[in-house]
Amino acid sequence: MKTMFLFAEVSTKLDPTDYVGFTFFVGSMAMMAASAFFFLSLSQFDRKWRTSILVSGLITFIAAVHYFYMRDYWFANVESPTFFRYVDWLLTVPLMCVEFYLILKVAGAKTSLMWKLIAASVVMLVTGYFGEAVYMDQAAFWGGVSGLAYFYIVYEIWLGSAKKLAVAAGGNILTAHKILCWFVLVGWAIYPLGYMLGTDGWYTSLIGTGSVDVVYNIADAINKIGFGLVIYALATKMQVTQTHNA
Ligand SMILES: *C/C=C(C)/C=C/C=C(C)/C=C/C1=C(C)CCCC1(C)C
Repeated sequence: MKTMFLFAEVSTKLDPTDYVGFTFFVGSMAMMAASAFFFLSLSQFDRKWRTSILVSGLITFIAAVHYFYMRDYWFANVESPTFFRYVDWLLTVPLMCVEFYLILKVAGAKTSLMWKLIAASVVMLVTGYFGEAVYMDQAAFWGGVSGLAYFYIVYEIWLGSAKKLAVAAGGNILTAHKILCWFVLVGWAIYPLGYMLGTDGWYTSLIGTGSVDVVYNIADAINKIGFGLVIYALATKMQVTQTHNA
């Protein structure tokens, strides 16, 4: 009886025109499904690639759990779950940096590359959080600092030492590295766009508040699941080449 009552209570809060809530709901299911896919595929890969696939699964799984929280938060408060959003990113974006390192390890990537990327991503996210949730009247300043850290990551993978390692590795790894670079340049660029749309007084009069979450939710689905699938495709290809060469 208690459960039925709870269901009734929750469902009265589901508004059919709540598109933001809808994207939170679909987002949580997509992240969950992607995690199941990555985790269940683990056994088909040899040890060398298993870590990369495991990390892909962890990224979508951590996101799935945060989406459950964010979805509830949105339905209860009709307000952006900025805190959960940034905790999610703070855990998953560094893991994406780990993925770059993992696939370049064959070419001799050092952990220092991984830590450089992780440090830049933490600066990017912490300063972004300041601008979005703490010092909202200085959104331009903190957004700018965050943007610099973002461009550093873009530089490092497109032109810096990560690029050199990818070229040295060549073949499928170079191809996968290039696709991941495009994810960071184009897919990640959606986030600062969302940030600008969400900052009070910039464009909120045009599109209203809350739409920032639609932008972030779509970007998360593209970046987290897409990124993982690129790694999955790479691992599959590498395994096929290995079997052929054996
Ligand atoms: C899975 C989550 C991902 C890939 C999140 C990525 C987030 C960003 C690239 C955020 C970048 C930002 C800026 C470059 C400036 C404005 C503030 C941020 C944090 C939205």
